[in-house]
Amino acid sequence: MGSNRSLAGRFHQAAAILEITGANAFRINAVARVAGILEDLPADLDAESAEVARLVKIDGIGKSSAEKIHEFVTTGTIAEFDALRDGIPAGLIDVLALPGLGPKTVRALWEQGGVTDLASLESKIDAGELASIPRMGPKTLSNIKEAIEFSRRSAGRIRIGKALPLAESIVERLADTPGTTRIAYAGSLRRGQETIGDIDVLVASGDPGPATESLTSHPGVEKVLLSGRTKTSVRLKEGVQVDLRVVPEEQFGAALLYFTGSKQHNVRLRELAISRSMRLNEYGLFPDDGSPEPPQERGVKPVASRTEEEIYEALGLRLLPPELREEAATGAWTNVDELVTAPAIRAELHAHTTESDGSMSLEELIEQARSRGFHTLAVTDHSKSSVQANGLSVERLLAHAARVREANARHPDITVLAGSEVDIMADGTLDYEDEVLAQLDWVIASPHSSLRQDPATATRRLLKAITHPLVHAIGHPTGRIINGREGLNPDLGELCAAAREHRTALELNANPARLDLRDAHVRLAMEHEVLVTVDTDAHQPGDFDLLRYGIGTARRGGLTRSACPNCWEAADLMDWIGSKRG
Ligand code: DGT
Ligand code: CA
Ligand code: CA
Ligand code: ZN
Repeated sequence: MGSNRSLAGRFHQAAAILEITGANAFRINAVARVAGILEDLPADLDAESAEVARLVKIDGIGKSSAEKIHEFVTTGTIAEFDALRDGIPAGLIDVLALPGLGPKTVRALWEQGGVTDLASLESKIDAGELASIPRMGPKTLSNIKEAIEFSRRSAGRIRIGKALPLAESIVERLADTPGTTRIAYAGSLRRGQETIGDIDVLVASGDPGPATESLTSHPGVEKVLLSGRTKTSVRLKEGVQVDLRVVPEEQFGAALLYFTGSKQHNVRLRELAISRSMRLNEYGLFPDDGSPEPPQERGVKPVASRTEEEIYEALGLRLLPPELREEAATGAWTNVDELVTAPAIRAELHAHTTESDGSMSLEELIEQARSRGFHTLAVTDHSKSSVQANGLSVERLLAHAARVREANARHPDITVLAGSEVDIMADGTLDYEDEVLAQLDWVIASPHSSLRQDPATATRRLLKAITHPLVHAIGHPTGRIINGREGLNPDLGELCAAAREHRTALELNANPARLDLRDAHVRLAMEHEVLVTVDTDAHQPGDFDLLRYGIGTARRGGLTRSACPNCWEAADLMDWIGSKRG
């Protein structure tokens, strides 16, 4: 029943947004009624049962609703509802999702109280600014505050940087249980999404008992939510849910494919199976013998089910890396072999030392880069306006650069570049004079302050840095912090056009709190033939291990090794770097 429910959810949400924006009652009711009808349907809609001509025969579903349902089932979205959602502040959706808050209240909070998101709601309650709104008594307001706190603890998506280590520790523990022959995490985590709703773990075993028992007795488990024979759900103390499924080994590939998703990708694969007279589900890819009964329950032998590879192959496709299984893509990907990988990274071009706000001495930093086999390291401490980060005055910068060059001479096996992460000021000027920057080997320019600028100002600001002849790369271009701060919203297309022309790289900052550029931006950069550097922005020794998050995002964006200077041979890298120095 999964897809009907999410479809109904879209209609419910649309009805609520219509009410928030003050649409007429007739229209609101019509949309809400369709949501109710969808919830009551006996079976999930598929491409066939969601034909417009069939849907309009259902009482209460008109032509325009039928078209939306068809659109959702075939594409996974409803453009008109998306536009509706874009018409209100994005944060209001979170406010609406709070338990106990209906659209009428949200409308009053927005129109009369100026509330646009959870943060403004909370701060306005604290400041006593909402007490004058009708029906907002002290009890109601304190209930709302409680609901905000609850949603923050339990319902929020967590960053991949938190979810992946948790999943790995669970996988490691369960791998050791008797009977377990294969184990993997699946879902959004395997696809490398920047935030994770819940962690999906899949085990192949003839006996679900030991793996299940191992999970439910995990010391990090706060509550067992569901405990069935083959499916178990627990909530960890960190507030994350873990779903475990145990399947027979011969179905592992089909289950891994299904639970890796995305949903849209699964839909596309199922359609492809149908077009080849087969049926795909979480148990396998089966020949379509015309029977409506599930093939696995009738002992039908699958065409493929043991591995993902053989299922893709039987569908006439190459194995698609999980990072590319978003939307409906099925592998019109000619460059899969050329995608960046972690081992292909040969240089770290953004790293800090104790000279600004890092914890590593210059020697420690160099040792970290050498131990990873890098041929190049750029030392990029902060510039003078980053006062909170102990940014370097011109005098300190030049003395530091001299020490970096001495260190470079001491280490013939690695090239250590004297660089800077120079602040891009609000107006797009840089924090050091050109004459100072010209004395450095490598310059990253990054926005660190004034991150609430309007898009046009932000675009002008970043364009100025991109077109600056001494700048090699733009560090974390938007300055967003995942689950923390939206950051700048510049016109990426314009930035990419300029970046391509000036051969200035845009950075993909691998820190899981940033992942900036984000995946969609990387894809745009690839379309524009822009160079994208992937760097960890290391401040501590362990930060070099954050690279994998950047790699996940890079692959989701289709970044190839030839477009990523960190993957190049040393000589090619130095050619490009030198080209910015006349
Ligand atoms: P998340 O947990 O919100 O970060 O995102 P996912 O992608 O991990 O989603 P989740 O945990 O609800 O389900 C894991 C995978 O299982 C999902 O990516 C695809 C598959 N799946 C779950 N429900 C459905 C469904 O109703 N239809 C289809 N086609 N696939 C589903
Ligand atoms: Ca999940
Ligand atoms: Ca799940
Ligand atoms: Zn930095």
